Amino acid sequence: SRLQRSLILFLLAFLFICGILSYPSLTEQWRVTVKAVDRVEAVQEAFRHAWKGYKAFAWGHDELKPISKTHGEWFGLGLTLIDALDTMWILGLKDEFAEARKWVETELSFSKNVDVNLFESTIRILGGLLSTYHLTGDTLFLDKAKDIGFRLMPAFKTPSKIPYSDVNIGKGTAHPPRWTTDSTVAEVTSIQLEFRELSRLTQDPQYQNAVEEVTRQVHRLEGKHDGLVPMFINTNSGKFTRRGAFTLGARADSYYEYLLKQWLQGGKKETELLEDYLQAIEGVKKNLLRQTSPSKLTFVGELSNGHLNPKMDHLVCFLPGTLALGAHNGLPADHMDLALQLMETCHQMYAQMETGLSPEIAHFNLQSNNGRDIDVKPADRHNLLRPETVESLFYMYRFTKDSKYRDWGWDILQSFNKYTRVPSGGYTSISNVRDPVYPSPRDKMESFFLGETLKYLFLLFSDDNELISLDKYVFNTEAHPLPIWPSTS
Ligand code: DMJ
Repeated sequence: SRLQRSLILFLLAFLFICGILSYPSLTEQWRVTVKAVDRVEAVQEAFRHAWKGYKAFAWGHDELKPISKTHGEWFGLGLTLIDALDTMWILGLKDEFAEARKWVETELSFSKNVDVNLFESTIRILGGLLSTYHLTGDTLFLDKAKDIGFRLMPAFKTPSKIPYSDVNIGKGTAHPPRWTTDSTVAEVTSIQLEFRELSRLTQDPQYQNAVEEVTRQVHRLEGKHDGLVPMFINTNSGKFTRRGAFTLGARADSYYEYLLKQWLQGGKKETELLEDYLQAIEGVKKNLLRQTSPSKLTFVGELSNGHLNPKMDHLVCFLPGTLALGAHNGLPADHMDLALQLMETCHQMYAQMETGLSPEIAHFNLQSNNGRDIDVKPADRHNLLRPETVESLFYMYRFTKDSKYRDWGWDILQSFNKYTRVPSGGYTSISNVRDPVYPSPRDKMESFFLGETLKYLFLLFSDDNELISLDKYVFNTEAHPLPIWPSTS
């Protein structure tokens, strides 16, 4: 009847309105649930999920290809497994660690006819083994570190003593890339923490001597611009080449990081390192810093023959953390001011994307119009699961205890889970951070996701300040903690 129909309609309308009214409380409830989740456990869970994929489809190989359920090889040395060793130890994943240790003991051999990149194998393999040795006291890792360290030494046999980029660890020969005799400046200046530590542990000075010769030469080299270094250095002449381009991003980034960290590693005695670092930060302030329109986000641009290009690699997001570490160690307070500003910008590089994940490169708006602060070119829209922003969030939280840094890191972890997690195990790089419907998975889990990204997230959320105290350890550029030398060393 008409009356019955009206009653049903009334009832439906009533239920609909009740649904709308209860929505905010549902949202609220959801928020409370998320807050209650133990963030530290969420990182352990993410690690286990990544490890599950690696174990199932890539065990003992360099990288997991989680979509095609297979592996990729770079050096053929179990790169992900070695990079992840100290992360497992720090996260307290004892069973996973034990399995990986067994592989290192029984399967890992460096006596192989393979070309490896000196920098990448130093920061990931040598750094990973040294740090795992320090955390565990297990000499298996020290023995392996000595083996790979010794096998990398032929790289330094060049006319200038500036090392070649590639070494054959089986044959003991080294060479530059096929197309040039140049090496990358960041690469030759970001192997020092590891080789210096190897010398200290072995009492064999050859490692330290080789890398400090590079530091000495770069220190006095012509072609810097207010302490900023070009991106290439020639292995024959020992001079900077392709001068005129200055960036804190790819090919130069960790040069700056290692100036500060070597100074810390050595107990703040090597004043030339400190001088170069301080000069470089002044150079950044004078030449590369700009603010966006309309929101006045501070960023570090790139200089190309005197012209400022308003773009910044995600790689540059290591800088807030490094600046904060310097300020914590007595360097000027305005370094911390800059760190706070750059941290906000790196956060915005995630928050303003539709997936909540940063692109590889951001372009910034300098025009005083009402455009967006951040623009991303189609070719730069990928995210490789890189660590630099969560690395800096970790430093910023340790030094300020401002909980917003934890919240920002939590948002990033959730975005990784939402857009890069592969159900059968593992996480994947994606090609388009602007497309939440189909972010275009790339089918690759980089070893630094386990070596760095998840480790820094765990340390960010952990309340244990003594877990890798920043007054006792320096992290190498692949997040492997190495001890600050005791003053008697
Ligand atoms: C890592 O291998 C290191 O952090 C390096 O310093 C830069 N590139 C990757 C991570 O982005």
